[in-house]
Amino acid sequence: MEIIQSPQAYSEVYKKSIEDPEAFWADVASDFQWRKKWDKVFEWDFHKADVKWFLGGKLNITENCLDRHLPHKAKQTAILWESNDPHEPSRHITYQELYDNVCRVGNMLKNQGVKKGDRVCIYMPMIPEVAYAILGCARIGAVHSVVFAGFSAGSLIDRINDSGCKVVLTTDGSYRGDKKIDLKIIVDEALVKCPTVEKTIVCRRTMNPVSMKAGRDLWWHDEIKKVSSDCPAEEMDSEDLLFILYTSGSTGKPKGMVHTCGGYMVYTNYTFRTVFQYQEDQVFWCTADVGWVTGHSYILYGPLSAGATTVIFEGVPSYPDMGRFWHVAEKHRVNIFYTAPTAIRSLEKAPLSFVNNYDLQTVKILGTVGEPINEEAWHWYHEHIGRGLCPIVDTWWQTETGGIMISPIANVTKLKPTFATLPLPGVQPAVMDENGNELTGHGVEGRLTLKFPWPAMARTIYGDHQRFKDTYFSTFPGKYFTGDGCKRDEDGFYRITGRVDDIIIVSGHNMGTAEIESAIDEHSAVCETAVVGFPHDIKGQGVYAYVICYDMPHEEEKLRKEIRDLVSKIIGPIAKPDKIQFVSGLPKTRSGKIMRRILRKVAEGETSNLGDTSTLVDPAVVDEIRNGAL
Ligand code: 7RM
Repeated sequence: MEIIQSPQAYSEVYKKSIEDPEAFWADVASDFQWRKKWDKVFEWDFHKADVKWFLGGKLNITENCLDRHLPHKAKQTAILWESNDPHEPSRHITYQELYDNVCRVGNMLKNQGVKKGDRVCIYMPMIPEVAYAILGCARIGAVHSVVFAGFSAGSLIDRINDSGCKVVLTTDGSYRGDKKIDLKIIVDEALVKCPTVEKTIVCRRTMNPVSMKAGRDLWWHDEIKKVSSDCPAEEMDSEDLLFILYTSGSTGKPKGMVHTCGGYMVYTNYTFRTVFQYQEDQVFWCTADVGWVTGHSYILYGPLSAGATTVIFEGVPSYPDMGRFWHVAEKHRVNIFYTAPTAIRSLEKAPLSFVNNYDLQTVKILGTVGEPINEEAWHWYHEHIGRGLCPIVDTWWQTETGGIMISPIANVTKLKPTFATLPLPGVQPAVMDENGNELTGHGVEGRLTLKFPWPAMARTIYGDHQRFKDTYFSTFPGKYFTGDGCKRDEDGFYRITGRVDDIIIVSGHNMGTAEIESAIDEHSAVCETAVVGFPHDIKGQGVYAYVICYDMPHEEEKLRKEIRDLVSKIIGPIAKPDKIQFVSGLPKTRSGKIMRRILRKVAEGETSNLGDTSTLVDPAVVDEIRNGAL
């Protein structure tokens, strides 16, 4: 595949990719090491939510991320690891070392009886071993399910049980800023309720004392000594499962998005090389956690399959001070920097000396992902981090899409602040109105759908294909519905306006309002709850909870604290409500549905224009809510 390098090339390639998708994708896919070439490029039926890519192809993604770069990149750094503690030495892991470590983990898992198709839960912080763990699973055909190490025992239980994980890989603890978290204690608490888990393997990180359950718990450092670094890659079908990654749904139950080997490999590599215009020997830093899809696709699989040097950063942007990102970027001579608007917004508030203390001249390309970026943050990022010289690629995509879909191509696409701009070749968006009609032409606004498949799209929700169909393919029959709203302007450029359903995005983390509601409902004083998002300067969206108690609370502050602590315990601190308004009722329609539109407006500070409230059972409740708004 030839990488697009001019606006003309973009237009030509885009056109070809739509006219002859089969030829386009066959060309993209020819850049890889296949054990056996595919027989057919794709097969699809959106009415059945059925999609397959590179049918009959055989491969192993780790051969494309590792073996393929050896021996010529044996001494090149694959992973550049930076600790949470700025005084701890960084680690440079070469492609040869990464290969050896991945193979050892593969063998270590095999020793515990893990076989192709078995699910392995990975609950680890951002240390090099988490990369060995993920790729080690892929090496032997085990399906990894990474759970963000900031999630609580309750969230871990749901995710482990939903996919029936056999083994859990974890650490004694983790560091995050000035905090130390005892991960193993959380795992111990969870595993009491996880009957499918046979073994846990615990990697040392914080050296805090942990209890090891005989017959179940093993030390990573003991087990890894017992195995060799010779681990032939399992031959996988293109459509065999590579991983499951949980994302919030609009009911309380998280959705285990399923990604498969061939299409995901092709697409993450293609988008990485195209969007970021990656050049040989560059250092790429994506600041996401591997617990999110961004970490899967653009810390590991995309960069490694391209033979890049990828940074893994254990810390947080604010520790030991607000200059940490820029310190790390200077230290490791980072060339491409990819982060979330929420991080930019929080760093933008700090004095500029935190940026100006560092030399960021090696940085050539900037990226954002996770939420719409506001104008102010865009300009700050462009001027102060990019020195007015670096393009910003505002990349729109989802856990479900597996990789970047709508985005500028660095140094190719004209930039327009707050716009994700244009679809990548192979991507076919369609904007729909509420009645299911496609809005063609320029200058339209509606719901964003995709009318043609792409290789990295999720294939199903683990164990629940019907839910997959209902969630993504039923709103607009024959199309994939993203759940996002968007505008297509006079130039045909896309601007993503946010979720149109009940998912909220706090600091770039996708959360279902229902999940937070069910956590709040567990408080014995609480009778019913409705949660909505509201605009938040730093986090993008904040959590606003409307809570009905059995008895109007006497000590509101005390109860607020208890509710926050409870949510923190059940889901994790990220989901804690920023505002809790006690109400006596909620605006409900006759069919019992809460009219969230009203709650959202009040949470946004809008009190006059609440729209039609005549279908409510009790319209008076709206006045009470409006008057008590926080
Ligand atoms: C990669 C990721 C997906 C949701 C998505 C959008 C929002 C992501 C952008 C964006 C505006 C962007 N996966 N979103 N990127 N909105 N501009 N560049 O974030 O599954 O966790 O979230 O995030 O609403 O549907 S995710």
